[in-house]
Amino acid sequence: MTQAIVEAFADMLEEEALDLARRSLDEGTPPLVVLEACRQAMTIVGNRFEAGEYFVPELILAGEMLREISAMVKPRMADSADAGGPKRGKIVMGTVEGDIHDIGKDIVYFMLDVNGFAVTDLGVDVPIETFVDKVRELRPDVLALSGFLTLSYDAMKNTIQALEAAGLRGGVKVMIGGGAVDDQIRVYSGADAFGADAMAAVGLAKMWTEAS
Ligand code: B12
Repeated sequence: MTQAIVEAFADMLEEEALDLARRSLDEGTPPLVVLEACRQAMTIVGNRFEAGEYFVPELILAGEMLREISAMVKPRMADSADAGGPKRGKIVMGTVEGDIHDIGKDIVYFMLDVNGFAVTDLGVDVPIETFVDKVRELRPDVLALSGFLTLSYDAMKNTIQALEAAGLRGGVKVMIGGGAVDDQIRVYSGADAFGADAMAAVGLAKMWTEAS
């Protein structure tokens, strides 16, 4: 049934995709498997957008479907933040200045949240000063920066430099990700790590908070 979710989602059949997701969860399909189907569908949607088959309305609908299925999946994750257990650690995140892409960031947020982290999402196009102010105020263990544009690499670098200038860099681990971000961008920006997907983000956050 998960392949059917991928197809319905990618073909913009909203009701069918939501119904299939609900039924497969009810039948015991692991929540992460359903989420992985959404990720595969998002990749297809992205490719169709690039090929000129889909336009902005399809991307917006895809984002909505993802949010709705995430809302179904979340209560079924055993380690959910909704379970009210102690938090593993504090994370501040956002899409960097000049960039409004948030589908990937929202998946990362969701995965960190259901894995028990206290996550503060600052949204998109987050000014450098806002990141600095929030790190000063909340003293998170991790700052997670998302960006999908080439322009975002400088925004990431400038954000990290501003943390340094504010004397806050030593107290927070910084991870970056999104789109074409890779290890070269980690070196360029001065981040501690880059993660290719939401599971990598969870792995890094766990490693850093368990070590401290
Ligand atoms: C959807 C989309 C849009 C939507 C965004 C909707 C939204 N709410 O996010 C809309 C239509 C609004 C849009 C606008 C633009 N876009 Co756009 N967009 C895309 C598209 C098709 C998909 C991106 C996406 O959401 N993928 C789905 C997610 C799930 O992807 P993912 O990478 O697998 O996500 C994982 C990882 O990235 C990782 N991750 C993400 N964040 C983080 C953070 C951390 C810390 C970690 C560890 C991991 C991590 O985890 C995620 C989940 O596993 C891409 C092309 C593509 N195929 O990637 C172009 C693309 C990113 N866009 C592009 C461009 C140019 C633009 C515009 C400038 C277009 C324009 N001329 O107006 C504007 C940008 C405006 C702005 N200021 O930001 C270019 C960027 C090129 C570049 N190198 O700069 C791309 C690559 C398309 C292209 N080939 O030209 N876009």
